[in-house]
Amino acid sequence: MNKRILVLATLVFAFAVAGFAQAKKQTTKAEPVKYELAAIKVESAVCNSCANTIEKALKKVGGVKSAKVDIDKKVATVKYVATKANLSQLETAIANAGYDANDTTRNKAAYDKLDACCKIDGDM
Ligand SMILES: [Cu+2]
Repeated sequence: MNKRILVLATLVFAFAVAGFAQAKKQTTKAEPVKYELAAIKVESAVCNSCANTIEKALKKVGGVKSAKVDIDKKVATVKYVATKANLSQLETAIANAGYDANDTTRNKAAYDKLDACCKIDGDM
């Protein structure tokens, strides 16, 4: 008799815990992700290959959702999770790929490894 009540109580408790866990999960899931949009000047980019290299480098940065380079305007537009990345990280990623990013100067070693067509005149 007592055993049956104990089993029943245990079951009720288990369901309550499961229900609570589920409710907590949904609350976490419902939290909206805040995205930030950055427009970064990439003056030393000259062709589509440059654009690809920069986009690839940006997408490797944690929290980056999308990256697109407009080669005519020489601007990289980046959408990223506000809490996971910041502008200076993005600029550094571009600089480490061999390109100037806003006021961050390109990494010389990375620039030297770029294809000849991606090098701008008046090398530093
Ligand atoms: Cu290029």
